[in-house]
Parts: sequence; structure tokens; C-alpha cells
Amino acid sequence: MQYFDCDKIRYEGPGSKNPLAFKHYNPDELVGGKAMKDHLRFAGAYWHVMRNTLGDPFGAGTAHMPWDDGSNSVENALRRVDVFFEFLDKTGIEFYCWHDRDIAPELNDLSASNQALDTVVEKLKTKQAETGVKLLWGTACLFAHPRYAQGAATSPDARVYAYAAAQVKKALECTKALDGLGYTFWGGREGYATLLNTDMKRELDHLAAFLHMAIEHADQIGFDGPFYIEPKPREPSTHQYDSDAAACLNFLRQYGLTDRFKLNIEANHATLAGHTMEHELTVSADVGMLGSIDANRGDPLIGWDTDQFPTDIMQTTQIMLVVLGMGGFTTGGLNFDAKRRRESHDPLDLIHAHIGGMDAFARGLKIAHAIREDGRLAAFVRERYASFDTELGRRIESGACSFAELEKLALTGGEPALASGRQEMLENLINEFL
Ligand code: XLS
Ligand code: CA
Ligand code: CA
Repeated sequence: MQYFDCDKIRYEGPGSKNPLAFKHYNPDELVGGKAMKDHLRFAGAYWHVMRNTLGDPFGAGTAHMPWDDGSNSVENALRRVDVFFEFLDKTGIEFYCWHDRDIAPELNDLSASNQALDTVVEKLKTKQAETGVKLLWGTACLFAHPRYAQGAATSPDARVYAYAAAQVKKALECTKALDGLGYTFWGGREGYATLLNTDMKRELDHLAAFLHMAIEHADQIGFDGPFYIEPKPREPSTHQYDSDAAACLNFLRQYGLTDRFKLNIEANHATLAGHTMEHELTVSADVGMLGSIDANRGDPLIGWDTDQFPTDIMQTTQIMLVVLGMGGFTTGGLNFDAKRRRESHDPLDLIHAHIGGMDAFARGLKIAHAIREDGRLAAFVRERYASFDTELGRRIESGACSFAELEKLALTGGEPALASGRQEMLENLINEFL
């Protein structure tokens, strides 16, 4: 049985008017000597593709899911696996990501839930072997169940903490069983609603202990992929501890976790944090800590996490400039943590949405590569700091300088003639390539 009313999506080039074709994403086309698909490493998000009913706080789900009988059964979960792999095959997406509770139902007790997971993981393993699809990362859902209402690894209740640990232990084992390349922590409930009832220091200590136990368990079972922390400032918690890339890096450094952890940066979370996506990516990449990306966008008119599909070529260009700048992904990729609008209820809308995202990133990749080849942008930035390439600059950068020495220079050197930052000229330069 096929559920997506289309053939495998092919590349037809920019001249095509076929909505069910790629105009820019041509998987094997080389960009700078590397195939597009290896640059972009697209992943499908199991939770959005298979489990998102498109409900909102004001109304029930609208998504047509003819394969889903609405039950919390393992049979239903197994059926979804076939549908998901049909989706991956048709879009040509070669990676995927899941939460434990997306792929298998949470049942009456933990061992029954674990058993359900094992059954579905077995099937996923077979499908991966048949198709060559890879698991980009796994994660545990530590935010949906009411037991996590006050946090998981930062819960005030040690028994909840233990439950969360057991869930992560199992999710890690499933990730390992599926040869997952990474494992993500997103702390939706790891934060607080009010400081009146919160011991922040204690909660952060608990979170760090939790992550150290995760590393220890990974080592025991032979999972050597990186862990990712995914920053987001709020929603669902009023304040989340992993509020942005800088806060996460500070936490990882404070608790000695930088060896095994990197960051998974999401576009819509960056904007919620009051930053641009490029800012969050640059903060991470500059210290070698950018691991993976959740590809989506927010809506400038709506102040929450709308998780829309990325369609803005300027943004995909800026993202790919950072990714190319760091030499590309290693274990990470571009995970479409994005959902259709509620009005787009048809299974085929999932295909259209992903075609758009993949084409937007293919263009962003080609444009970013062209900008780098052209070299004017990088040359401008290099030149802007040229005074630091002089003897004086070298002394400052190497730590050999003192305030007294600099003061002498300032007293005798006169007023420095500052060069223009030329922002508008550079914006025009970027637009030449779009
Ligand atoms: C929610 C997050 C979540 C993580 C995985 O806003 O983006 O989906 O990516 O738990
Ligand atoms: Ca995400
Ligand atoms: Ca999100």
C-alpha cells in the first residue's frame, strides 16, 4: 500500500514547472568537489512526518493519516514505519531522527514501553538495512508525559529523575542498536516557571550529573557518537536552562562536558532567543562545537516556535556559509524539524514541504559556495582586521602587550582614522549571488 500520491521526486532543474520535482537539489551534483547530498545530509523528523496531527491550542488535528488507526498499539507503530520509509524513499532523504515515544507507544509501565520500543527498533533496523537510510540522532521524549511537568533531569523529585534516566538509558541503547550517529538532549521542561519554588543551582548540578551518567552509559554500551544539546530559551518552560548557544557552552564548560558534547542549533530557537540563526551557528562553530542543525524557520509576525519549513534563500545561504566555513558536517546534518501549516492536511503536503526545504538548502549551498569561491567577502573581513596583522596586533593577540605600552601608543599616535564597515556594500555583494 502506498500513501504518498506521487513517484520518487527527481531533479528536473530550475526550468521545471512540476511542483513534484526538485529545481535545485540534485543529490549527486558536485559542489566544490563534494556531492550535494553529502554536504546537506538531510534528515526527516519522525515526530513531524508521522506523529504531528497539526492540532493547535484552539483546535483538534487536521492531518489526514489514513495509515493510522489512532490506537496506542504496537501494530499501529509498526505500520507507521512502512509509511515513513515510503516517505523517505520518495523524497530521497537518507537520514532520520526520532524521540523514543514517536516510534513506539508509551504503555502502562516502563518495561512494557521498553518492550514496545524493542519491537519497533527491530523493524527500523530491517528497513535501514534494506534502504541504506541512517539514523542521524535519537532522543528521549522527556517533556510530554505529566510526570515531567516539573522537569526531568531537573525535576525536584528524585524518582522522576530516575525515570528520566531509565528512559535515556533505553533510548541510548536503541540509538546504538540502529547505529545512530548522535544523540540529542533538548530540555523542554529543564527550566522553571518561577524562581520562588526553584533551587537553580541544585537543578543545574543534577542536570550535569545526568549528562555525565549518559556519557558513562554510552561508553559502557560502545556508543561513541557525539551528544548534542539543543538550545531554546522558552516554550514549554517559561525559562529553559539551555537558553542559547552561549549559555549551553558555558554550562558544558563549567561541568566538564565539552569533550563529548556539541550543539544542535535550530533556526526558530535562535530567533526565540533574540538572536539570528547565523549568530547561534557562529558562536558554536567558532569553538568547534557546532554538531548538527535543525532546519526550519519562525514567523516574524508570530512570537512562538512555529517550526515552519525553511524557504528563505538568504537564511539558507547564511547557514551554509557557516557550515562550509567549518569544513562541513561530520556526524551531523540538516534535520527538518518543521511542520506543515494546519491548512496543509494532505499527505502530499509533506512531500511539497520537504521539496521546498531541500531546494532552499540546495540553493543556499550553491550560493554560499559561489560567495566563498569569489572571495571578496572573506577578503573584506580579512582586510578589516589588517591592523592586527602588524607587529602591534601580533603583540596584542599573543598576549605580549600591556596597558602601559598601549597607552604610550594612544598618547603619541593621534586620533585613529577608522575605516568604514561598508555594511550596505556587503549586502549588495551578497545579493549579487542570490
Ligand atoms: C522542540 C524541539 C524538539 C527537539 C527534540 O522545540 O525542537 O523537537 O528537536 O526533542
Ligand atoms: Ca529541534
Ligand atoms: Ca522548534
